[in-house]
Amino acid sequence: MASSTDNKFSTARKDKDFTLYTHDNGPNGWKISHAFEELGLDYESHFLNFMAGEHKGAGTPPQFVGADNEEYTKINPNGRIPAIVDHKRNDFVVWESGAILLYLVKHYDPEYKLWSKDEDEQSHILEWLFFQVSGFGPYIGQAFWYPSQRNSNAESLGSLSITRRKSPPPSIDM
Ligand SMILES: N[C@@H](CCC(=O)N[C@@H](CS)C(=O)NCC(=O)O)C(=O)O
Repeated sequence: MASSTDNKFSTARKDKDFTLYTHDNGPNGWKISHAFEELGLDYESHFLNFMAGEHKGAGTPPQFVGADNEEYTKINPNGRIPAIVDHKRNDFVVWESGAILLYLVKHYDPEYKLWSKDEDEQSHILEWLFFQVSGFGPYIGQAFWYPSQRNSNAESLGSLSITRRKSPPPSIDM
């Protein structure tokens, strides 16, 4: 019989020091894997199946077939990856990639591999972090998401799914 620790959504300690909830394509999860690797931390990844709606709770958009996973939305109420569980600190849960990165450097970067002692340099690190999480990341996400929705005036261009108009733009008389 399966125990609660066999359940991938149980935050109880498993074999590793950290659990990472992630996705095989979602870049926000890979940011956290990179940080774990750079800091030499011991973690286990659970790759969620977005198409099965494993990451969404009730009220999810209908394209996520069968979605009603309150187990994951108890971990991340925003129903997205990444989220981590820190089993070394009483199964403490953190979600949002920027918050996770700051949490990891605060507790697990004594050699300042990703963070800095210098306060001016800390500001520069935060500039790039905020730029990535508030601007670059969401725009790239939208460039994938909107073309993936049905749009009769859009066609997919290669793996990036960038769309272009099927008809030329109207000419403007000057
Ligand atoms: N602001 C969030 C964004 C997280 C995010 O958009 N994750 C994507 C994968 S990279 C996701 O879970 N997408 C599924 C969905 O939105 O339903 C963060 O930085 O953690």
